[in-house]
Amino acid sequence: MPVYHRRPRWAIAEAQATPEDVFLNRRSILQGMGLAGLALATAAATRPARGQDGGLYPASRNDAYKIERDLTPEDISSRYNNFYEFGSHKQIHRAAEALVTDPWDIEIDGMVEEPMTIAFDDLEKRFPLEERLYRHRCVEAWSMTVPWTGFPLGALVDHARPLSTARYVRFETFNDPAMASGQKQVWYPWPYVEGLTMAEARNDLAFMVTGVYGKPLANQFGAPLRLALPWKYGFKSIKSITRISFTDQRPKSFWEQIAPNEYGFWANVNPEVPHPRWSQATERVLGTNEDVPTVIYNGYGDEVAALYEGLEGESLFM
Ligand SMILES: Nc1nc2c(c(=O)[nH]1)N[C@H]1C(S)=C(S)[C@@H](COP(=O)(O)O)O[C@H]1N2
Ligand SMILES: [Mo]
Repeated sequence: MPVYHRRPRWAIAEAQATPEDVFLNRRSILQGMGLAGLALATAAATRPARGQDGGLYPASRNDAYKIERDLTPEDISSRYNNFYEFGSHKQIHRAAEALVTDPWDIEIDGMVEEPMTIAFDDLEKRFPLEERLYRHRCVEAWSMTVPWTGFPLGALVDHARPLSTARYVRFETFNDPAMASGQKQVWYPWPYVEGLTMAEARNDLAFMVTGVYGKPLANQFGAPLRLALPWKYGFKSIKSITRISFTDQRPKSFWEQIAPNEYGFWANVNPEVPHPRWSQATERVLGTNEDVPTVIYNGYGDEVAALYEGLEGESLFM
């Protein structure tokens, strides 16, 4: 099989990156469409993925997570997504309409006192929802700032009652090629998998996301349930989670399986550690296209740096 099929989109040289060009042109296209077009585009972006949300959205904002950066406009962030299950380019929002999120069950298994299956609807009501403004830094050197709605992953970990011998949490996305056209690309190691240490999972910043922009998650953002890990490169923030397993084995993530020399387990943001094929020193801000300096741990060092004390021998930044 051709090597380029095994490469992520960002493996392609900057000059050939057509989705990028599409993105850069999008704003002028929208302007050309006029107000009616804009309204339509926004309506599609904001269409709640699920039927009733029981008045859970918008949730009240937790002001501990305010940041100075401007929020990325929804019509930008909902039209520029990485979700390889629906295609290995950024314009997957239409294809992602095929994602069926109702009903949606999440399996919790592995090293737990008792395995369980939770319906998403029950999960969403069990934990108090709050809104947090988070930075998001993709390994491809673009970034956005979004208002996620959800609850701390730590609350779900407690609910799952892991055994004291569990060392990692492993997350898995659905695998359904009939629904998700990208999963017909059999050279990818589906399903998408990600992992955290127990300490990372219990860190207060690790957030289980059920909504964004004050509404239930639109499909392209990873409905109905995804992670947000703002101090790590974006690929760690797995979408459309169907299974959460506790284990004593370090999970091998989707991208680590594809290119272990480029994508590792830790993937903490660090401007001083370049990707093997490009610099991570700056990032392009979605919406303004301004290049700004990237910050260690994406600006969350006070909250997370202690997690990595004593692990200096590991590849913490890839
Ligand atoms: N299941 C799944 N989760 C995923 C991805 C994916 O392709 N599939 N892409 C990751 C990457 S590389 C990034 S940058 C973010 C993008 O999230 P966004 O589209 O909401 O901006 O999702 C992450 N989670
Ligand atoms: Mo990413």
